[in-house]
Amino acid sequence: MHKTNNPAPAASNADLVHDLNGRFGRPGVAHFDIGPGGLTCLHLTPPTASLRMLLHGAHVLQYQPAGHQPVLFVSHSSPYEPGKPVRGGVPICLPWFGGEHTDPQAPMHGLVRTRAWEVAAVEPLDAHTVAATFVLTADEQGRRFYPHDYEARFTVRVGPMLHMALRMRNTGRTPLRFSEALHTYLRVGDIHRATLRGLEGTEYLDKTLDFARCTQDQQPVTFTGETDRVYLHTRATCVVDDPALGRRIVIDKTGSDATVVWNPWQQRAAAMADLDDEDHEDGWRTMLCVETANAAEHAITLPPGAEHEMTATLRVEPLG
Ligand code: TA6
Repeated sequence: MHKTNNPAPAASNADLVHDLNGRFGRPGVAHFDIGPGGLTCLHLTPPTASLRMLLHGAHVLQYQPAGHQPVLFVSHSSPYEPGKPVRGGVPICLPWFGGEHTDPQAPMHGLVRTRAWEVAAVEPLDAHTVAATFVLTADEQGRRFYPHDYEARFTVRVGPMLHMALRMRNTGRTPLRFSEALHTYLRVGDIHRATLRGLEGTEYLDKTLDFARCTQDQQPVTFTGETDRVYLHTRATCVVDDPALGRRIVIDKTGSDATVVWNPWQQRAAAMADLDDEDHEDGWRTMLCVETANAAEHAITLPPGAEHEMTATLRVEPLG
């Protein structure tokens, strides 16, 4: 085939949106537009819920089941630009969680949350649910920190519940070691009154105590200060009771042995330029991260050709 020295001009965002709507748009159920910061945004709107997500990081921005308030927290001062992670929604942490990399220059939470993913499929599953799948493979830029071949696939299934599935496949010839998280920012009415059930008696690493090993007592987790914990050996369903909004959020998971719980609280949040709420007030008061993960000692090693899937399913129930 004749190779040209003049690569095709990069498609404009408008061209990309037009192409994506032509290939994957479904009237009334799925459409793409130019979202915040000029980033390409997918809207999934089955009759039972709505979801917005960016190709940037395959980042779920918001999920709102019919009859309920938005489920996710998204900071009103989040950046929306290539190379920067969005603050809020569901950042995908892969191929490492947090600072789990030997190179201090390596970006926090891996590579994929600041990369543009490709749309692989958008399909109604039934009258109530629509699914979308995004794909990302290794690129030269990332090889500096992670010299491996892999394919990551992220599928969202939007309906009365939000089902998210992150699948990692080793497409290389050597074992692939990775850690991961769906870094879900839940929206709560008041963190002071929220509680988290499901982790009673569970061992955790407390980042605020230099990752000291601790054990959760037989009570729900309550929040009175900076909380940053990697709960270990747990496949438990977590339940966030939110009396301020009169609801509970249930998070079921599969393929995950760790659950990360985080709220920066006032002092650490004050040092974060991108964390505030719709009133440009203290975003930390109305957010709680409950992250479905495989981190710390639960990092995964895949032989060539093997794959692993981790899922999280969120649903909202009235508190009563
Ligand atoms: O998941 C909790 C955590 O690792 C915290 O330690 C804090 O760093 C948070 O993630 C946010 O990280 P980010 O890089 O998104 O600012």
